Amino acid sequence: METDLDFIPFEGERFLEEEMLKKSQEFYNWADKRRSVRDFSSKQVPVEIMENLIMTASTAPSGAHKQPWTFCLISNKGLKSALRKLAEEEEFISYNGRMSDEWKNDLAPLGTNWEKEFIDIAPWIVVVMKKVYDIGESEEKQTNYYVAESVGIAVGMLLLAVHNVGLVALTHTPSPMNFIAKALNRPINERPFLLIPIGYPAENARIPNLKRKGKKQVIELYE
Ligand code: IYR
Repeated sequence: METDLDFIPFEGERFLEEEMLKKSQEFYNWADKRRSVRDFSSKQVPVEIMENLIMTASTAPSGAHKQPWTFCLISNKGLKSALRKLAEEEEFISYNGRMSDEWKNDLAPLGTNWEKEFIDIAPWIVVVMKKVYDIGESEEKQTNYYVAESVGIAVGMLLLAVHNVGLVALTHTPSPMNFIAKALNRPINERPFLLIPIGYPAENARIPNLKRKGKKQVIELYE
């Protein structure tokens, strides 16, 4: 059937099954080394590297290819401390009342608390904004689809891109996050999704000794 769709040939890579097995195992082993880190070094990371990491995230699939995200890339020290102060104000209230005992017990092994020193220390803070709708040229609202799914996938890709260059990240969720949109002066169609410090790990960085679920716990096979 004739169509006027602007399609181009797909140029994918092909591997022998043997190689696929080896590559998939090696990639998994490498991905399994990624860890959320809370102890950052203040060592600087060039902005060009950060831009590449973010552009990798922005290759993520998205509802109707709307790419409903903005990545605010922040190294400005004044802005970082302002964000830290605001995040800590909310987190203090959360840890001292808003969070249930069950929640605090679940978090106990991670050693988190209301203090968010890493926002000052990490050289970069990426604030991921989700665009709940787009704003057209004549200010009209344009629908975005599966926004949370799309932005979540993009963040997953960002985290692997960070891991790929030997840097570390933390997916931080200060809650509620409304203060971020205000502090960054974001447009009304954007909502904060995650605040992600990115940088080198501190020399003495320590992480909780967590174990990941195995195959049997995460895969239900229907053959
Ligand atoms: N937002 C808080 C609490 C917190 C919640 C979950 I769920 C975590 O996995 C980790 C922390 C904080 O960032 O400390």
